[in-house]
Amino acid sequence: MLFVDQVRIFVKAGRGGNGVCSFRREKYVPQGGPDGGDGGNGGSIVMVASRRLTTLLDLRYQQLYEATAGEPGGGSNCHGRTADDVTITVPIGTIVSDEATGEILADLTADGQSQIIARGGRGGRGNQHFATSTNRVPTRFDQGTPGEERWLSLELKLLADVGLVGFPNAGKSTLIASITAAHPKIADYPFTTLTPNLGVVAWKDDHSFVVADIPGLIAGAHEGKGLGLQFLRHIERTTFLLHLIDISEWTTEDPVASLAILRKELAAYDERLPSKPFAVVGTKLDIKGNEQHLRRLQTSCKRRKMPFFAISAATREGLDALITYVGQQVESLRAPCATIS
Ligand SMILES: Nc1nc2c(ncn2[C@@H]2O[C@H](COP(=O)(O)OP(=O)(O)OP(=O)(O)O)[C@@H](O)[C@H]2O)c(=O)[nH]1
Ligand SMILES: [Mg+2]
Repeated sequence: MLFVDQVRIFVKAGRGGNGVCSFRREKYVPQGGPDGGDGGNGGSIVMVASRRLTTLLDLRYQQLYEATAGEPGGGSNCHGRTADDVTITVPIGTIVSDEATGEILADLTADGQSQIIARGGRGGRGNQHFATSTNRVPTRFDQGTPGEERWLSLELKLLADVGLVGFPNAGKSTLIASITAAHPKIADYPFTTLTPNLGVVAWKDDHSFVVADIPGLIAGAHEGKGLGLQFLRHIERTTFLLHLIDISEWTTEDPVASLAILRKELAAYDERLPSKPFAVVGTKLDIKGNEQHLRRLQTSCKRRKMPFFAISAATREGLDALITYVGQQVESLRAPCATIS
């Protein structure tokens, strides 16, 4: 399925119904008073987050959302019908902003969370409200007010605790597949992963954290090379990063240089990203002939006081230590009330 994480849509809430001017007319009741009813309120546009959705794909196909107008009031003090709201369902992690002003209107982070993003107009008052002791035959009534309308820009940012960042083929998807129930595509060619995957790691009793596997980064990503930096938005909200570096003989890259390139690309995307807490993970430890790569990376990390782990997702070597470390880091970084179960 196509993964869409950015769309723009137009929303138009309904207009309020007009109030009316009417007078009571009944046999044997001369000079009946004003009885013009109020107009109903226009429908609003409401956005609601649902965990059943994982992409903004549906909204790409429907760009216009319009709620109906409230009905006008009637005679005999009849109130016009209030129009129904229109609900737009989006995945959890969707941020809605006003395209013209850039103002963030909603940041939907929980299942079922909802917010009105375009308010329907108010119904106008009928002439029944305008009778006074000196004016018993008011002809004044209010028009309904217009509903809000605007272009919105929607952006999906996955909500994960830990982001896996590495070159293509570093073993990111293999890691997420071996520590969570996620089933990403794994293959020995670059850019196997084209869209982000999420997985939940249960690590201690009922403690867990969410990991995001994103497409690989390459040198020059900030100039649009490879899949570019477009998927890095999904790690903006993570609290912890893991840099996966292939230390097997399969790679011709120098692991220390690879790490430097990764860090540089992160900084080029957003200067705040490199200040996130992180650990370096050497992958594919089971493949022979990797001692030199391993030692180089290990020494370099030690010197620069970067936490370092060596793992094999194939034999599960080093995975428990890595998971426990990351779990503890996430727990200590997380706000006390924001536990994910
Ligand atoms: N022997 C061995 N092979 C591994 C290990 N981890 C990953 N691989 C292999 O390395 C190749 C790339 O793995 P992926 O998990 O698809 O790499 P990726 O980082 O997700 O790559 P992209 O999605 O292209 O960015 C696959 O052929 C995996 O089987 C490991 O621990 N041991
Ligand atoms: Mg992958």
